[in-house]
Amino acid sequence: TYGITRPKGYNVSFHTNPEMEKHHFGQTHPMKPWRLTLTKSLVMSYGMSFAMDNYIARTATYEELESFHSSDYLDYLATTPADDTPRDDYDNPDRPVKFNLGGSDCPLFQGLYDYCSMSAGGSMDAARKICSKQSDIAIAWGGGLHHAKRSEASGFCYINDIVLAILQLLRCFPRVLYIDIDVHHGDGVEEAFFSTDRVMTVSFHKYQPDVFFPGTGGLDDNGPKSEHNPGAHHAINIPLNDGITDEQYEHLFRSVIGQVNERFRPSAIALQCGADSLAGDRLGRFNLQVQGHAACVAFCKKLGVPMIIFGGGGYTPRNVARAWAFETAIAIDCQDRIDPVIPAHTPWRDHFQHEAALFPTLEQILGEPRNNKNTAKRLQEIVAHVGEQLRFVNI
Ligand code: V1P
Ligand code: CA
Ligand code: ZN
Repeated sequence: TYGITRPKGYNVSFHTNPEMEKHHFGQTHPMKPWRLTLTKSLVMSYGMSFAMDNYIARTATYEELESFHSSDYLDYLATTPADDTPRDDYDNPDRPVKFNLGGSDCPLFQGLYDYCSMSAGGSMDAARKICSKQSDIAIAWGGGLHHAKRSEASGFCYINDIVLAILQLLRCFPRVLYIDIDVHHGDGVEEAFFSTDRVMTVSFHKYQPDVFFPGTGGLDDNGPKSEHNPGAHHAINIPLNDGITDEQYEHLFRSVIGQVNERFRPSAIALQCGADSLAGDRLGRFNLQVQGHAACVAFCKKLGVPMIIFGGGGYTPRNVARAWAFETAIAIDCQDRIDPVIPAHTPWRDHFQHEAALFPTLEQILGEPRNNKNTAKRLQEIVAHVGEQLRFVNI
C-alpha cells in the first residue's frame, strides 16, 4: 500500500456512480464517460479511498432538476428514448432538433435522462455534505457540465449540475465563488447567476469568437451592467490564447483568485476542474501539465473555505484520469505520498499497456506542445482589468 491515511482535522467525500460511466455518446463523440472509471480505478489503486467518505451518488429527482431547468425542457429530456427504443427513432436525421437536443454536440443516447440525473445527483449530494459540514471538500468528478442552460442543452451538457449544487450551497452560505478552469467558457453557470451578488463566477478559457466554442467570455463581459442589477461586475472572464504554460497559468490564477478572494470573501467555493485545459487534449489548446492544473486545486484548498470539486471537459482519457487522481490526492493531502510511477497491479496498466511505458509518471503529460500565443503584456492587462472590476464589488 501507499500508506495513505485520513487527513487530520477535515473530511473529504467522493461522490461517484458506476452506472453513469456505462453510457455512450456515440463512437466518434469526444465525451467518454468511461474516463470516470479510469479516474476511479487510479484513485482506488493508490488506496486513496481509505482516506475519504465514499458515496454512490443518488439520481437527482425531477423536482430537484426543476430548481433550475424548465419543466418543458425536462419533460422533453425525460421522454427521450430509454434503453429499449429502436435506435433509428432518435438517430433519424429528419427528427427536429428541439432544445438543441439531438445534434452532434448533444446527441440523444440510450439512458440519457438517467445519465443526467446521476451527474446532477452526485453534485447535489456533494453540496449537501458541504452544507451539513460533514465534508470540508466534496469531490464529484461526474459533474461540471457548465454549458447547460435553463431550457437548452449545449456543448455536451444537458443538465447544469453546477448551478443545482450552487443553489444548494446558497441555502447555507452567504457567498459562493465559482471558479472554472475548463478550457471552455463556463457560460451556463455565469448566465444563471447574472443577477445576484451572492455568486461570483470566474472562468479561465481559450477565447476566439467564431472559432472556439462557445465564443463568449471576453475580458469586458462582466455581467449585465444595469444600475439595478446587484449581479453587475460579478462575472469575471479570463480570455486566453493557445499554448499557455504552467508558469503563466499559475501566476495568473494566483493573482486573479487571490484578489477575488480578498474582495469577495467567499464562504464556499465551487471549483470546476475541466481537464481539457491540459496539454495533449483532443479538443483543448493549452500546454498545462498536471502540476499546473493541480496547482489551482491546491491554491483554492489553502483559502480554507469549504469546497466542491467538479469534473467537466477532458478528452484524452488517460490524462484526465491522471489529473483528477492527482487532484484527489491534493484534497486528502497525500500528493507527496503517492508513488509517481503507475502501479503495476492496476487496471491502469491493462488499459494502456503500450502507453504505460511512454507515460511513466502520474505528473507528466506528453502532448505535442502548442505554440504559446500569450504575451506577458496581455496577461498583465488581464490582471489589471480584474483589479478594476473588483473595485465595484462591495460585500
Ligand atoms: O464547436 C462546436 C459547435 C458545433 N458547431 C456547430 C459549433 N462544438 C464543440 C463543443 C465543445 C464542448 C465542450 C464541453 C466542455 O466545456 C464541458 C463538458 O468541455 C465541439 C468540438 C470542438 N472541437 O470544439 N463539438 C465537437 N468538437 C464534436 C466533435 C465530434 C463529434 C461531436 C462533437
Ligand atoms: Ca473555463
Ligand atoms: Zn471544456
